[in-house]
Amino acid sequence: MTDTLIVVDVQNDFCPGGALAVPDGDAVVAPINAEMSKAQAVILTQDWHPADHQSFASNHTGKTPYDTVEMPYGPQILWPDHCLIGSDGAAFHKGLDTARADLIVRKGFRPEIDSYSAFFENDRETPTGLHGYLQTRGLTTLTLAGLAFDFCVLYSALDAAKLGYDVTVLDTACRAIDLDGSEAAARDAMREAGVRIA
Ligand code: VGL
Ligand code: ZN
Repeated sequence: MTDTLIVVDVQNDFCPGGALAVPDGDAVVAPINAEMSKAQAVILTQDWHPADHQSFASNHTGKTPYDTVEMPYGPQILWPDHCLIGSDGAAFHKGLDTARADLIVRKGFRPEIDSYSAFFENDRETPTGLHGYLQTRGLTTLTLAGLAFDFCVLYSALDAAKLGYDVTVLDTACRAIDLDGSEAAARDAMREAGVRIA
C-alpha cells in the first residue's frame, strides 16, 4: 500500500515538443492519473528556473547543452533552457490531474544551484522542505513516478531511501532521457539503494 504518490516534473518542457523533451514523456500522464486514486496524499514537483540559471548551457560562454561543467558542488550537466518560471513550458501537462495534489514542491529556483531531487538541491544539503512536510503528516511510504526516470526521479528516490522512506518507483509511469546509458545506471543505483522498481 502506498500512502503518498510523488509526481515528478510532468511539465510541458519535458514532454514531446518541449525544450527538454523526454522521449514519449507524455505517456506517463494516464498511468499517473490512475495511480492518484490509490494514494492518500498526492504531491507534485515542478522544475522552476530563473533565466540566469546556471544549469542552462546558454549561461556559460562556449558551452552547449549536455556539456558538463564544474560547479562548487561538483559536476553539473548543462541543459537547454527549460522550465522558465511562469512559462508555458514550466506548466504541468494539461492532461495531468493537478486538482488531486495536496502540495506542489517547486525546485531549481536558485540561480546558482540545480535541483534534481524533490528533497535536496544538487549540493545534496539545501532542503526543499518536502521531508519536513512528509514527517509532519506521518507519511512514510512513497511511490514515485514522472520525468525523467534517470534524473529527477532517480535523485528523488535515492534521497528518499537515504531518509528512511519505503520507496517504490513506478517504472511504467516514468520515462528516461537516457544520456550515455544513464537509464541503466539509474536502475542499478536505485536497486542498490533499496528502492523497489515496480
Ligand atoms: C530534469 C534535467 C534538468 C528532470 C530537470 O526533471 O529530470 N532533468 N532539469
Ligand atoms: Zn531543470
